[in-house]
Amino acid sequence: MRTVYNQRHAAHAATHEFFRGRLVPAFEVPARADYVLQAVQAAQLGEILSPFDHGIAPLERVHAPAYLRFVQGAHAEWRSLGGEGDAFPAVWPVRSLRSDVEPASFAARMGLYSMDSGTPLTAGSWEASYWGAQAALTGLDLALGDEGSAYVLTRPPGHHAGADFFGGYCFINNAAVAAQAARDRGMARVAILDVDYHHGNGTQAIFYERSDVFYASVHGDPSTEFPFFLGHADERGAGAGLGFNANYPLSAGASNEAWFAALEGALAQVAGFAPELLIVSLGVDTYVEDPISHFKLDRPEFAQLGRRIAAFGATKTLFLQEGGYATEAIGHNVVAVLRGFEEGQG
Ligand code: Q9C
Ligand code: ZN
Repeated sequence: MRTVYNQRHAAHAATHEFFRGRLVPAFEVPARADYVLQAVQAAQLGEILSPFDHGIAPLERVHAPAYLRFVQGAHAEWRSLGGEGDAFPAVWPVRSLRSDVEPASFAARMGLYSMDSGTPLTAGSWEASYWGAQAALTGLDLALGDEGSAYVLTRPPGHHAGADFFGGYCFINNAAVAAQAARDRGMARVAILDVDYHHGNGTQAIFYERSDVFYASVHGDPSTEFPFFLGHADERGAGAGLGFNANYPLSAGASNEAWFAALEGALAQVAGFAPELLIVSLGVDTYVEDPISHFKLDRPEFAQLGRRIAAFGATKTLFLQEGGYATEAIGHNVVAVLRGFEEGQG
């Protein structure tokens, strides 16, 4: 399988993030992708390609143009106001406050366009995220070609980013950008299977009222796990999208048996949808030793996941890197999934 590697990922390099009211060392760091690249190379998984620039239009098909402009200029604005280092939001327009009027204040716009204080906005967040989306679009080009599959190695991740907000370490929703681009290229039905430990609230919200993109996720129960405010089992879509969203929340600490049973449930629903393209939001923070997550998958289970996705038998499959914070293990876990997928394809 070929890999599209976003070499600009390291432009986004936060040193610290907010956690329990303090700055702690960042979990989402450039070394994550460096280790995955090493593992992909060592495993001789296949050719490693650079992203091709598809421009900003495919990003604007998913994200509000005003949001994209904000992220693009935010760090320069922060610096011009005397801000040093990374920018963090400190105020949000919750419920009875208005979010339909864009404030002039930079601090207010940081809150308007974000969901948490755990996502440092750095000098290179836009550059890394823009090229991550380009890598996803290039991966889509490959997956739609003869090979039928591709892996996109990028960071920061994407699935928490909504149409007009960043959060959960994410700025641009790569899976949503790729899914929308596939629709725009004539694929009738696209499914997104999200196996990251965290619910992909951004991806779900973007397609919640649509019947052309099915979102299915297995994740930590939001009543105790990030993103907390979305990802419950009763969220099945709305309007035309009713029945095209499927959540499988599991308790923190859930067994591998429970995890694979939930995966079967999700895949059965995706199978009923008969997608022309399957996009896998591949977070490996389900790993037993992940520092911020609480599932128990290990190397054999990651291989099993890859084989199971192969057995699903989608005509086209695109793997996109999401979370995974046990830095030195991420690459081995990703390679286990991708190798399992290739084995399963025979
Ligand atoms: N200090 C993804 O995996 N909060 N995002 C963590 C630990 C946010 C994870 C708190 C976790 C977001 C893509
Ligand atoms: Zn995650």
